[in-house]
Amino acid sequence: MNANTGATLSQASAQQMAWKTENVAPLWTVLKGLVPAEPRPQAIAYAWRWRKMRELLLHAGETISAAEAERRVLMLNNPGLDGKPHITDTLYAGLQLILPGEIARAHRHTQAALRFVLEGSGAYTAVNGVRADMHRGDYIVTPPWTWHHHGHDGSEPVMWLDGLDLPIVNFLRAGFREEYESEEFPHSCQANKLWDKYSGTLLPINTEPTSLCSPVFSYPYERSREALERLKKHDECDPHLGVNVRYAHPLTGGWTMPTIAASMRLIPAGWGTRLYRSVEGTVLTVLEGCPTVEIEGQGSFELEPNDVLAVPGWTSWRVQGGVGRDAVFFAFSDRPVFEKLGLYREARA
Ligand code: GTQ
Repeated sequence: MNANTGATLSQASAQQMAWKTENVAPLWTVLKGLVPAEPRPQAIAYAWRWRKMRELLLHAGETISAAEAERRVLMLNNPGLDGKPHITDTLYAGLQLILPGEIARAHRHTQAALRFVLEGSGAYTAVNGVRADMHRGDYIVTPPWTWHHHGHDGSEPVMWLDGLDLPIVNFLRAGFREEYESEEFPHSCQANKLWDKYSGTLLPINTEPTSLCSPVFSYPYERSREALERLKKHDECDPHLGVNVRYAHPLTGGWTMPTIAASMRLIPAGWGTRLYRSVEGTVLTVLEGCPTVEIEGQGSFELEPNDVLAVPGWTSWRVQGGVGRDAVFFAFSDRPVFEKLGLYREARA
């Protein structure tokens, strides 16, 4: 007899069997886990080192062609997530390689994608035929359901970081994909034409946004870098975020994609941010300098250019800017999803 409930053991197990048969379960045994006091990300903080990643990518380039692979990508799988191809609890990232003369054929899907170029030049991504030439540090947007292919007219391997909202779209069972009828979608214009048209604070009159994604598909590195330098000059250095610019949809002022936020940060040499956390999961990669990222409870990561770091949500972190040289890094996160659902929260120490 159980003193608390008055039930015998056999009554309790009969009850459990009935629950199982009828597909019900007692909330009271799991309530605190189901409705936690605060988020408990399953992803862990983890760094993928460029030195090793570059070697593995170039080796993949010898063993499979872009034509065979469709996309020659090494996915960055967070070690906390039991082999799932997610870099954080809600985002996907991969490193993609394209070799001179190759084409990664045109397709489209409802998942949104970004490219952040890490090494090489001469390659391009085409979005509905609008061609964005790739240079290190460029941020390129591939909106959902747009035809896109990658190509390469140059002479050296080109590698970039892919970021997709694949875990979110697949969780929502909203994933659709289609192959284009030929390898390439017909070329229409260069992406810098869209930059010229939409990038400034002086916009063509009567231009309404026609998409949740930015009409500017490619944000060249020189422009983001200049913006950081301008803000630094004007002391726009947030104690928790450093000098931080976000890539914006020029017609709405919002993020460049409905699910993914992208930004670039500068941490002055010899300076460090204070501890900060928010519910978003963040992926970052280093452009310049060698910042150290300290993640509360999970250690310190001394990063080098092109290393990729995953920072899970609701985990406090701070960045130290290295010696003698400002550190610059690119970051993306799932922040717009939280904002749209009224769930965004942050805490500053
Ligand atoms: O380049 O279209 O890393 O469709 C994963 C899925 C890249 C792409 C990825 C994709 C792509």
